[in-house]
Amino acid sequence: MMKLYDAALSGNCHKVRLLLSMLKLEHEVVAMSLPDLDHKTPEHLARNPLGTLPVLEDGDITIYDSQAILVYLARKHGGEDWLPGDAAGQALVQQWLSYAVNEIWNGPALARAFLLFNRDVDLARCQAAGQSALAHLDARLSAHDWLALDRPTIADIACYPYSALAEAGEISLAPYQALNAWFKRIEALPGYVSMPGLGG
Ligand SMILES: N[C@@H](CCC(=O)N[C@@H](CS)C(=O)NCC(=O)O)C(=O)O
Repeated sequence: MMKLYDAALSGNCHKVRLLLSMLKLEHEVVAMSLPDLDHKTPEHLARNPLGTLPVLEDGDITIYDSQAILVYLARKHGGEDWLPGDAAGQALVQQWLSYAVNEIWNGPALARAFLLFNRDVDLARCQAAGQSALAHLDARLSAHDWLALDRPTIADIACYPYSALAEAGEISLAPYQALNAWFKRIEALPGYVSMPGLGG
């Protein structure tokens, strides 16, 4: 059975929990404690030399980075639904996977990590980056229901947790109507699961 090495308060882990649930994939969750540094043990560093979560094990393959795990699960189990195979569709999804790791991580995700987990970052800078990351999502979603295509894809899954958790980084979501409406659409998808701080 697939094994997900997971931390309950991690938005990156939540992306994987969401897709596993939406695809109804049987798996075992291995709960890890970030404060206890479970992710820095020799056993975990052997799985992922970067010492981060999430990590997915499936038979003899081990994958780290939440976006990479989403690609793997979508390709292996989701047909064309969550990640299309054509060049344009795949690139449009990838554009937002990259956005999740750059703009969203360096904005709302790190502002939250500063306030919740004492992460050593410049809060004001992350909050400013967060505002512009959320404004860009809101602009895109003002004219489209979903980020990459005309249906939900792993682009939406990857961008959702840390943008919806932005207020934990003291970044107000109130100005972003289209973004808030998209949160509700995601939270209404079959198989959606919540985590502390998220709706649904
Ligand atoms: N790009 C990676 C980032 C993984 C990451 O930084 N995960 C955090 C938890 S959300 C972590 O393990 N932090 C512990 C550390 O960096 O030592 C992903 O999307 O999975």
